[in-house]
Amino acid sequence: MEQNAQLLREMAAKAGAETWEDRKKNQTPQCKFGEDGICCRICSMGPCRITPKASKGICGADAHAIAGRNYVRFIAGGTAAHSDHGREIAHVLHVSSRDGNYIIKDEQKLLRLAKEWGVATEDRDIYEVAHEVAEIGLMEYGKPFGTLRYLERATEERQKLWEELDIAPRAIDREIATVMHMTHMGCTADAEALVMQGMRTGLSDGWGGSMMGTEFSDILFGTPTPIETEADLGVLEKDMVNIIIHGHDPAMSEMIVAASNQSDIIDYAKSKGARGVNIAGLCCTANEITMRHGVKMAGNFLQQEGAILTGAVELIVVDVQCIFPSLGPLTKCFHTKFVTTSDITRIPGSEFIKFDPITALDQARDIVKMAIDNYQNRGSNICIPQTKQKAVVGYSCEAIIKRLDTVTNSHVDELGTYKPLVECLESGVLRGAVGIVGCNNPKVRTDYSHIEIIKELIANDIIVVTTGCSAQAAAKAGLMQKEAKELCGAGLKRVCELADIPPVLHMGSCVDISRILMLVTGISKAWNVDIAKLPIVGCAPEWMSEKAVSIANYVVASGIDTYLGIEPQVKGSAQMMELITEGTRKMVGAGFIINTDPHKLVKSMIEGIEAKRTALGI
Ligand code: SF4
Ligand code: MSK
Repeated sequence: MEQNAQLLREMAAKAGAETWEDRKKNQTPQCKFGEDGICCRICSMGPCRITPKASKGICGADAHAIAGRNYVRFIAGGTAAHSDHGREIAHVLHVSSRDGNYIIKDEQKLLRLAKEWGVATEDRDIYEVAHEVAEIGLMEYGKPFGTLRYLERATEERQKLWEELDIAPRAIDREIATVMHMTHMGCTADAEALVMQGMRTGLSDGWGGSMMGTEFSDILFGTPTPIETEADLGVLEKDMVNIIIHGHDPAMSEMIVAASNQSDIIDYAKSKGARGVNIAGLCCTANEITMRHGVKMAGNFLQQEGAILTGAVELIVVDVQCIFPSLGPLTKCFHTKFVTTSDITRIPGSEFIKFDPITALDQARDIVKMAIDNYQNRGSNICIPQTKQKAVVGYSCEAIIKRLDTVTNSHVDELGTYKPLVECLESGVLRGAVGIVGCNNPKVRTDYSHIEIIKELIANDIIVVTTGCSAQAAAKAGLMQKEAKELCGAGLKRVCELADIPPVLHMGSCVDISRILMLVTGISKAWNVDIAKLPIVGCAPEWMSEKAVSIANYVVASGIDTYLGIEPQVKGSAQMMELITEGTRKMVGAGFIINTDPHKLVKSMIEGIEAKRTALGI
């Protein structure tokens, strides 16, 4: 890893390119007021900062109000991003058609959702059903009355608790607007009220927009099943046209993959002297596409510049979120073309081709051809690190429970049952389960915390499910190979052998944390134990984005303790620190446990899981 980073640093120096490592140095030391969350820029009487001499802003807002408002605005940003992703996919579903670019790949999932939402299905064309389901989904963003439909999937205890606490989310956009209104100058200054609204907003992401993103993507592009792939920069090919897909929304990249497999496109690439077209992904677009097609993963968040620095990428095409603006100037140092496709992510130095779901395949063909035409412009100085690892990915909820059913040979119905998983946990064959998610962050050594924590967990018979950039860190470290069972304790090793799974299961992209919610909910219902009491926790060791804070809030509000390796920016308020670690525990039975040392963090995680087992008497 470090060797590759050094090679790429040398490439950057030769090309005169700047990287995030250079900019990180220039940003050090970072602003303490920002880090502690006690700088307020909400009105133009400010900015106001809390200091030993000034305990209040000009309006009288104290550190708790300021840190709380900043924190909840972070959540609103994350919820907006995830949920808008879900909305975009709903629009694609709404224009799906039998002879169009987007067809229905998982009819059964669509029919189940139609039934759940009271949409008539008998004697109706499947596309008519799809359009009605999509419209109902879109209404979830702005409906004037009631709470979100997906909440009814939660356990009865959780639904009741959310009602009692008045944090059951209403329309998704309304929760985001409520945050912006509450935090406007002269509105809420009470930290606890802000934390409560933070949970409600987060819930509208996890049990709203993200869940819709996952479900509608499965309906359109297929529900993932286990599939083999490879991960790390070594997946780039020296003698092929390399195209990187990056971002989160799979709609355009599905078409890029389809276009790259068309025979005339392959012939065109060969006519230009290449062996073919190689698609590789970054961040969550990679996760979406690898889960359904086995497309290789070039890497995660902090590898996006590294991919370009290889000098071997003809074109990078991006959709939304987690895309460095630095890709504009960086691609100019090489022959790489940079294409943006969404109004949401406009970046100087890129060529903008606005995604259109009706003509997306033609657009994708044009983009792939642009990359092929650019192959001849590749310089002689290329450096593709030779590191890559095999991985098995594609563990949707459905795939996991079907596989685990085989462990106890219990009856397998059409969708499988959670019983075997419960039995493994109850008997102690598996001590617990952890969902490890989230980003990379230059504040810590890239991927180190993800990998160290995962290794320690599986050695202690704790099964790991992952999404996002954490999943890619695990894949690059070889932890998603079935052979990784050798790193496990005896119980988990046995489960891996019987179910023929790796000990670390790739569940998808950031929005797919909604899959983890459904998995834990299924276990809770089958076991008849509230989620907060289960030996199951969440962890985001290297998180960085607003989306991560939104996720952490819906995970906690759903009753799952969440272990963070990066401190939330509220340290300047003792009340906020207390609220997010202990306060929420009194309300929803879970909270944050924060430690920047990954070894101490995983130790406390294992202790937390064992304490829950003891409390359950198992
Ligand atoms: Fe300062 Fe209050 Fe305005 Fe914030 S809202 S900038 S604390 S005066
Ligand atoms: S891509 S949000 S860096 S996980 Fe989902 Fe990775 Fe974090 Fe983006």
